[in-house]
Amino acid sequence: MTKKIPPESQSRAMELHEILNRANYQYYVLDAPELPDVEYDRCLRELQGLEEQYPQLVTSDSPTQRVGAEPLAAFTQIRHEMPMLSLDNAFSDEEMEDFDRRIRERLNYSAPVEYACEPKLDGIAVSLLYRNGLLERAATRGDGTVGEDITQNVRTIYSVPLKLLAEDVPDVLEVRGEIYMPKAGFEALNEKALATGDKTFVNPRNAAAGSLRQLDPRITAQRPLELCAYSVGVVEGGELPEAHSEILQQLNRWGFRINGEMTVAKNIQECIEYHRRLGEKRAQLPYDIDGIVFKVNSIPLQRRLGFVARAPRWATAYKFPAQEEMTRLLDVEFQVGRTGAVTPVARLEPVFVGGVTVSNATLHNRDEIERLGVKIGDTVIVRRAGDVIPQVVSVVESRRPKGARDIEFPSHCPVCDSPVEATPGEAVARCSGGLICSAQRKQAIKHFASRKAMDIDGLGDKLVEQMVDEGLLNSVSGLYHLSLEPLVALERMGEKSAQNLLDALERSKDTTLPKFLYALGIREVGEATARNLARHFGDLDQIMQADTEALQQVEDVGPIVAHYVAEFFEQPHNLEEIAALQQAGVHWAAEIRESGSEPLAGQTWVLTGKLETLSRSEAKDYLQRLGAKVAGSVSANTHTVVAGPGAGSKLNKARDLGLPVLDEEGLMSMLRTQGIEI
Ligand code: 9MJ
Repeated sequence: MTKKIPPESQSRAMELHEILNRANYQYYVLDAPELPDVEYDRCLRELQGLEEQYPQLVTSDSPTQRVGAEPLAAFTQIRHEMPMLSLDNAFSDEEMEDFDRRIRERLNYSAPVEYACEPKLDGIAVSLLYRNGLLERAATRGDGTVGEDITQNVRTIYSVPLKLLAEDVPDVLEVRGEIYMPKAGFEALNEKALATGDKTFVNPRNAAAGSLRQLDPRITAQRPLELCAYSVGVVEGGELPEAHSEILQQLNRWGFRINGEMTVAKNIQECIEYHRRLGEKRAQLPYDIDGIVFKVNSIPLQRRLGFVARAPRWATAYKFPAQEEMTRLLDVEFQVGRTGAVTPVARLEPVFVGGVTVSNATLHNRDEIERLGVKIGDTVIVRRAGDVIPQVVSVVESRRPKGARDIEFPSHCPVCDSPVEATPGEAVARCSGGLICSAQRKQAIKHFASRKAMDIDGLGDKLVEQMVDEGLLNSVSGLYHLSLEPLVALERMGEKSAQNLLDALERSKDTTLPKFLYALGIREVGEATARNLARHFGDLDQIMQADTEALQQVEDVGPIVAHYVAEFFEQPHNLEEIAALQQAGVHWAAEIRESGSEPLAGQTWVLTGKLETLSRSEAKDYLQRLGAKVAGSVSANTHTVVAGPGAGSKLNKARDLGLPVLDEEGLMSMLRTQGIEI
């Protein structure tokens, strides 16, 4: 016998449904959470408690039902009542103009046609069926006619409403959309897989597909999937607006995430412009897109246009250049970096991918080669997304030629022939030649000259290589002994650029201790560590004399970094270089040592949104000068958040946590009070 539910428990359970569903909607659909996490957890636990006591309260739309049901033996097939269409493609502005011309001819229109524009998400197309507002069934697109029942998996996705949010919903509503994995979630998932030795995914789309194809919904529940709605299928017992863009707004009110980049273009030229703009933004979007979908916005016009074969006449997908392509691995060469790291680089048959021709890609290290199981001669898939260096993501094993060769890792440095050493616990192997190795020397000089280090204008990578190769330059201190004549004698170097370089070198002598420390290229000493070291010790001599114990007193310096720093200053040739640099005139002003003069010491600040008067790096610099740490994400440890226009989830989180929030004006006034002149 089940216990009878007291009316107050029944109504409290319904109230908790309402609170939790609304909180999910605000968090996962609107990106604007209101309820603090702790309160959400309290409500969820209370509902779970009630459901344990009265199991009859567990309904299919209960917010507790997102954790994943029992595994299935197999997916069942589902026939779509209304076929799920595919889209025609366009690949150029001309093809877009043709698309528009065909539409206007068919409609007998001379006036422009309005189009809804939406990014084409690269995920898995799905159909979600709601009956009386409750999610009844979810299916993959499959071949457009028959798909697979993935209801139990889809229920675990928080941006899929289990129950529609308003009362005015049609009796039957089929919502169509794309399930995808945001880039950040994909990267985190792969990082976890690497750490645990599990299989990694090639790209976010495969990860989304693999996650949905799980027979065990509890696994899907662990995966960072999202749903974006983009159209409707079957509608019975209800009315929808007569414009596609308004249907999407209605879906949003019913609880679905829609794409925030969606807009309406007045004519085809605006569509082409939108495609160009989103193409520039593509790499910065938090999800992968492979093009833009343009749909005639008027539903009556869509009806008049109808379909050809399996695609609507009223829509097209204007594709971006593919981010993945197939090519052949011709050879593998090994490059030596600043710290001696020996990196395998794939030489590829040139291939057009991500908008450029790619002939090299990184293979990272020996572990990566093993993980990929790649051999020379293999057909591989290369990915180039945005400005990221091209990667070999997988091997097409079925195309492996007979003569495919194993990749042999060198035992000696390809540049200086010193032994290559593997460090236990590290994936990278290193050339042990140090500054004997011209490859390491070149990289060390490039790093020394770089903008965040000594900032030597006009000293590019090519020039450094040329000077080292021609014997003009052997070390960083050698830079300050360069003279006009041999420089002018270099290929492609005129007198004017040679003089400019000498002037830039002269200017670079006036630096700061943090920049100088960073420029030395000590392993694991990035800008922030260099700054902390300078601030803690106040001058270079103190740092050079510090033992590992003293070094570990510095913020963010642990035993490994302390070891590298101490080791660096134990090497006679490094000490000679530093002396030579100072002799040549490199100097810096004394640092203000960490003391009571740092009013924000121990505080962590976060900058978000747009700053209008200060640049973000200026603001960061000022805060750091006052002793604050500047972090990228908001947590309970954050002291203050500075929010400019356009601030989003970080600001919301700050509010949830009840943190102090300043606008730019407030920041500037605080800085002025602390004696910073702006
Ligand atoms: C994607 N993948 O983002 C459609 N799509 O419309 C959008 N796909 C589509 N619309 C009709 N935004 C068929 C497919």
